[in-house]
Amino acid sequence: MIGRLAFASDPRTAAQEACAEALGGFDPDGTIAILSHFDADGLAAAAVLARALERAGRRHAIHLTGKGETPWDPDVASRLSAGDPAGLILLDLGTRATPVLPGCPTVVIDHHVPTGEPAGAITISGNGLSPEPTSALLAYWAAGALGDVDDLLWLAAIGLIGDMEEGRDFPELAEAQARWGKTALRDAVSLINAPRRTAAADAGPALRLLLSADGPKAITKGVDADSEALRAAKAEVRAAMEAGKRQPPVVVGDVALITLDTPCQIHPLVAQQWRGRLKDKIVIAANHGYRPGWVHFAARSASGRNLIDFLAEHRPPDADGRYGNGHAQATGGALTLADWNSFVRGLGIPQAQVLS
Ligand SMILES: [Mn+2]
Repeated sequence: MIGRLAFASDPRTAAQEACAEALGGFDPDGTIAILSHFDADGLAAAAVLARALERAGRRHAIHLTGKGETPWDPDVASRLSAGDPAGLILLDLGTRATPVLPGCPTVVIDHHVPTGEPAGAITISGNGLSPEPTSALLAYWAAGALGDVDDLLWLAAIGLIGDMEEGRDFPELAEAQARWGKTALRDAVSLINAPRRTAAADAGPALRLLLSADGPKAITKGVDADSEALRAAKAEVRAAMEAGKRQPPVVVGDVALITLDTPCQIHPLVAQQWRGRLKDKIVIAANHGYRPGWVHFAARSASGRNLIDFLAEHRPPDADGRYGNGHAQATGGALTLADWNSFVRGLGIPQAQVLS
């Protein structure tokens, strides 16, 4: 287990103390770089911390990982370094031993299964806690180190609902639903998650709304350009899903494989849909149209099988850090065509090989 929350008697206080300690190690006059995942949980986590830093008079710049990117890619490191950050906050991006910006004081806020302890960083991980807080709720707890963030509680709820696991019955969620409306929060999450699934994958409009809105209704009822962009994105993704839903699975042994060819990131949604219908199978939805030269895939199972272990057993020799991270019941990865083809041959599904 990584970080101190799992051992703390009160994870809320522990997260706040860890954040205070991390911020104390950043030059107060420097710019803090925030790098977050572009799903609702990551974006909401970034918005909570950015808004709390803003109020506390601390300079910050938000960066997002783009389509197919991980924080450990050289391109991401150079974008971050260009701003000469005094500190780095990593949100909802996984927890690995490798530093993202070596030498830069770093705090990791995350809830995925860690693959290592980042040396020299302060890690605020929800992994191992029950129920498991998502990154936005952890960020909300951590942001308490900067002042009163009570009015930003709805952003924590956006992240909790966005990651949509059962049993996340936090008092914060119930309170946010009572104050801002259950339906408004759910509808806002669906809109916020849409742009990153489109072919362009630009989460900018979603982030801007989370940085400025006073609640979910400002997003669901918004008539500004950013709100309209979210609705257009939702329509684009819905059309891609209509086609994706019609793809039949190929079932071989324990595995049900659905192959997709779309620039939209719908493979996790398709896998999630089939998971409920093929309860004893490992469902893999694979998309070779998402990014040229790569197959991106999502793996889900309702069988209780540990999918991170399953993927580790079938790991192609050249797979990198994009493969097999996440959660035991919700994982996936990205493989080059050659690695994908070796992966499906190993599963006994050679007909799923993708020719370049
Ligand atoms: Mn998350």
